[in-house]
Amino acid sequence: MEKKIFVTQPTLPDLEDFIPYLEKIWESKWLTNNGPFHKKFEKELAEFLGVPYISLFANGTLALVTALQVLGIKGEVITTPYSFVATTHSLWWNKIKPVFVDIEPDYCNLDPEKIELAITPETSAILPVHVYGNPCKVDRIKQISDKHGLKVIYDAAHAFGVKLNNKNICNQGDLSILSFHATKVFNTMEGGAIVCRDAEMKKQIDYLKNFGFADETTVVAPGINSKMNEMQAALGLLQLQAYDKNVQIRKEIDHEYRLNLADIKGIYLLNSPKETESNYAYFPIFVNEQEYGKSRDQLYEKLKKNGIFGRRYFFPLISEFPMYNKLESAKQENLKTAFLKANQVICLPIYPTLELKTIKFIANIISNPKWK
Ligand code: T4K
Repeated sequence: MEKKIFVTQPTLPDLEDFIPYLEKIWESKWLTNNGPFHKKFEKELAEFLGVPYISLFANGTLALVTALQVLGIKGEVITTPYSFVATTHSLWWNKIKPVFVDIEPDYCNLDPEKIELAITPETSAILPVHVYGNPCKVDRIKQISDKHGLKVIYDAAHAFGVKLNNKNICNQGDLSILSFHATKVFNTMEGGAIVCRDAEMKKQIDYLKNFGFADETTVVAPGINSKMNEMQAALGLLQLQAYDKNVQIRKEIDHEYRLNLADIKGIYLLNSPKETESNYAYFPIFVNEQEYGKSRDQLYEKLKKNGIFGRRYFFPLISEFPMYNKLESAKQENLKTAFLKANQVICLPIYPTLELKTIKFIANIISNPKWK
């Protein structure tokens, strides 16, 4: 490849379409703090996703940190090691102890059958992740959380627009968080949100993201500043218009990869659970070294030499990082599936402007592992 191909490339509207939005911001001098674009985006986004209430955030990480605070989560939280590090860091920032539980092999999400074993008197919540946008086993997680009186916060950073049984996945759990980072299916450059079920909860979340201010002179909690600004919100409004088309193109790319990578010995693809309407956010492949004849890292390097910069999401596991690896739950024998997947995965490039010839070029490298 002459030019480098990265795991993703942000989708942006035509610059000329964004200029009128910028002109309005410049005219009004209203830049942040729940301005007109913020209000409009929040309303349109809730409608678009089919969720009751949304609070916009500067990014997904601050949304996670705030979600834990608004529910008053303390003690221990059960979570997955197979995610981006922000998931567990949000616990750290709240002085909560993460308890890592293994993932299931089909979709790489937290394995509900292992959750109950990890519950202690200190456990207050479960923090699962819809990894790669694939829905967790939400019914089973609800059964367990109801039985033990635990809160559930879904990290839905990868799952913008994903539906399960025709319902947006963010309707599950007590709260869900989204990320609109540049690398996500839907981006506002940086950005995020908390989805919640009732107006009172939204009010509390909105206080927390604005220093705890309830009005000009009343501070009800030690909140933080994690507000989305007007430029991000304006971009979000414009991005919503293109979302369906972009997902359709991603679907075609996903299909093309599947055609070209079918039946390669030792290369495994990820499917979605039944009844899922996917957003085709990622295209992970899993390399079985014995069957394939080359290791995951050999393939990863080979792709790089050819200008294809896939990513090993999520390697290393969060539980391997120094601030977490001394925890009892971080031991490899507890997390066998997560370790296996983390050592096999490569996420291949997927984004709407990825060309068909590039997909074929990538598939060609993968299907001929005879290189030295
Ligand atoms: N929970 C989960 C499960 C998450 O995956 C994430 C974030 C969060 C929570 C936290 O949400 P945020 O606070 O980020 O809203 C990226 C993203 O930075 C991160 O948002 C994302 N997950 C994670 C999975 O991926 P990196 O370190 O891999 O990004 P980076 O900069 O290496 O970008 C990857 C490739 O994308 C680059 O090689 C080129 C391309 N790229 C990237 C950027 C930023 C562009 O073409 N343009 C760009 O502006 O973490």
